[in-house]
Amino acid sequence: MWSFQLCCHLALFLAGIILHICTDTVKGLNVCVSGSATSCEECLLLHPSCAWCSQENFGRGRPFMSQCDLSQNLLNRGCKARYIENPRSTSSILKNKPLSSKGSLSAQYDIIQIQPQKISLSLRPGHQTSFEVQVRPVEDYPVDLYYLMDLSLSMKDDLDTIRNLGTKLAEEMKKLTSNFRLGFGTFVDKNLSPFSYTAPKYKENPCNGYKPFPNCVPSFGFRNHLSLTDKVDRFNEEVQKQVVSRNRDAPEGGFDAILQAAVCKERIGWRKEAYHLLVFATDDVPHLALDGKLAGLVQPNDGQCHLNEENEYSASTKMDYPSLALLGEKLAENNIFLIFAVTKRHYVLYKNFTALIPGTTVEILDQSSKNIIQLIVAAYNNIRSKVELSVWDQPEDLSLAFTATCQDGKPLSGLSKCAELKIGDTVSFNISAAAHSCPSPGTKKSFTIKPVGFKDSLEISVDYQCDCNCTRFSQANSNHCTNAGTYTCGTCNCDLGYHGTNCECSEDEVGSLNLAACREAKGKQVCSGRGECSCNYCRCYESEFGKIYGMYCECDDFSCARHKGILCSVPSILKCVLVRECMVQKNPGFRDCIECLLFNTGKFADNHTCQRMCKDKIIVTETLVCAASIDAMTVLLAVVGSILLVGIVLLAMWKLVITIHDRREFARFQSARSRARYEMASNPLYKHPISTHSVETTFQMYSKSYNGGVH
Ligand SMILES: *[C@@H]1O[C@H](CO)[C@@H](O)[C@H](O)[C@H]1NC(C)=O
Ligand SMILES: *[C@@H]1O[C@H](CO)[C@@H](O)[C@H](O)[C@H]1NC(C)=O
Ligand SMILES: *[C@@H]1O[C@H](CO)[C@@H](O)[C@H](O)[C@H]1NC(C)=O
Ligand SMILES: *[C@@H]1O[C@H](CO)[C@@H](O)[C@H](O)[C@H]1NC(C)=O
Ligand SMILES: [Ca+2]
Repeated sequence: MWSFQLCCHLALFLAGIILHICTDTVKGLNVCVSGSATSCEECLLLHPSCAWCSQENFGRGRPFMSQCDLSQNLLNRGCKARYIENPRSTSSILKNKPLSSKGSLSAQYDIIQIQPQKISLSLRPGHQTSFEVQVRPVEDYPVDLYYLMDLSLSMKDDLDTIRNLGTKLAEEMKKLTSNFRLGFGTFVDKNLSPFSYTAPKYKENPCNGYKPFPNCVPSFGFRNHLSLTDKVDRFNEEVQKQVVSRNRDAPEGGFDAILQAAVCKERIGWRKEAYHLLVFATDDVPHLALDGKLAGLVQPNDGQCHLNEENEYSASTKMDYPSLALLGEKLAENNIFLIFAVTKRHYVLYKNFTALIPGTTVEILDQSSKNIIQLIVAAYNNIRSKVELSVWDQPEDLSLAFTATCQDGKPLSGLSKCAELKIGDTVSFNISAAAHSCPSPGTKKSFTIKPVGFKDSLEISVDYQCDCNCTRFSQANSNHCTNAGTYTCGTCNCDLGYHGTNCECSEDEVGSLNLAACREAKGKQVCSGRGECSCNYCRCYESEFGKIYGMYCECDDFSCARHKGILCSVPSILKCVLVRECMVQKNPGFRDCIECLLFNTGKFADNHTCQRMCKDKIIVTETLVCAASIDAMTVLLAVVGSILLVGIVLLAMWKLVITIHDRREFARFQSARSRARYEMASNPLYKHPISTHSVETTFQMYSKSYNGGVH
């Protein structure tokens, strides 16, 4: 009977612990409170949902109550709404001109393809805001097309094919735009060994002695023959004049030429209000950055325009080839769509380049450029049917998420582009922005969002909501802070040498002595490491698990489990709670002290005199004997006893089972043995030593045939 009762207690005890854990995790405090922020700014940084109450005296009682909490909790705890600091991220539109629908017909400089044009974001770190951007590629937008051609020897037949390209291309492009300009440039390679022939006999004519084609021009980096013009016949004239060149290695210096064509915007004549198409026709692979080292060119490409009076790339033999990254950057900066028109053999390589350089496409060029017009028209249509947003100068601590809504009206999250558009379709992008950190106060940043290849862009300026409004009303030497500190956002920042909630203690008075007043004993942590020593008493922190209290924050209501108010744990933790029960019963005169000291309730707590009134009395409480409650030893013995008992019962059961099992086994063994004895006579392993075989004696001697076969 005794053990049965203990068992029940034990079960209840365990259930209690489990219940305790469950309810506590549900009730757990939020990140704002447990973050123990000491200023409004710190609080705002903890989490976007945290708010700060700057109301005077809010949360300055005992125990320590956080001024940083979810704004709903602050309201519930009595903070007035106007004292709650909780900035939100916002976006506001500063410039919002409507989209244009037609390009060439409207006034030249007012074509708008993105809306809005200017936005300002005000971001609270961690809290995101969103804005919408609409893009509509206008109909009949002007087009600038620059034809950049490889003039190495293998392109001789191509040169013949494009002699009348200008006229034909203009005819085709007229169907697409009423405003078309064409330009023309060529390239070979750097005129340096080992890329080109530099021996004296090749100086004037690198084809010297080359039977199939004995006359050609020396190689060169890049030449601009015809800046962009609407007089397309001039294109034909320039092409007629060209003579191919010859150089030594297979890769050509085309990327030098692309870079120059992109960055020399005045010389090439790119218009601001036009699509910029750069057609790059070649039949070989390009040289890339660092190849120049073969010829001793150690200076990296500077990405600047170096066209001289003769319209020739003058730094060709001074600088290395450009890198893909530089090329991509310069093309994007100048809104240039690059179209690689390359032979089938090198299609894959250039296809790979398009993945690395945004805004480029690749098309297969016939052996002698016969399909060049279809190719250009196809590439142009391909470009026109796409809208892709690119972000420029994105601040590092800012993250952007895009959701595209293309022509079918379905939002596609994570996508910043739309394809297969028809002219005049409008697409919209929902962009959410969130900051991750607070830069130094007053920092403003800005960045740009731009559809690839468009001159239109959206400018976005960003400022940060990291400050609290209440900080502006800080008072130095405030009388809220005993004239010894700055009163800011409802708290006191004490001057050097002062502390306490209201800076009411000065260093001289306090010294090490008063810190000692916050220690339970010498060598122990101040306020048991669970509170802060303010003047000469502990303000205990709030904990996620429950209440921390006591003179030195040494007590709590979660370190031990209870059943019906009876503690079930080791004596040192029993102390606090047992004391409460006993004191109230036996010594009602101390009730107020007990209430205020341990639980911060009652009248002394209300007028903050607890510390003074009850200073000596707590010592008495610790020596009191608790007769009413169960002795800790009994609980311990009960627990140990029941554990032992359960162990013994289990052991006994085990023993019983084993014994029964053994008996059965033994019986089986016995019966098997007796059976074995009985069957010994026919042991299957036993073989009688004598065996008898009978031989057929009447075999026929002559039935054996001659060749040994048996019939
Ligand atoms: C801070 O003050 C500004 C103007 O003084 C006001 O617009 C803004 O709403 C205030 N912010 C908060 C969080 O109270
Ligand atoms: C953008 O998308 C978010 C959800 O991802 C939505 O809350 C917000 O209202 C949208 N903004 C606009 C301007 O459509
Ligand atoms: C192109 O890229 C693919 C995949 O990355 C690679 O397997 C292939 O070798 C590349 N081709 C060339 C010619 O670089
Ligand atoms: C605080 O309140 C208690 C009980 O009402 C009273 O006895 C005590 O004098 C008060 N102390 C002060 C400083 O007002
Ligand atoms: Ca070459």
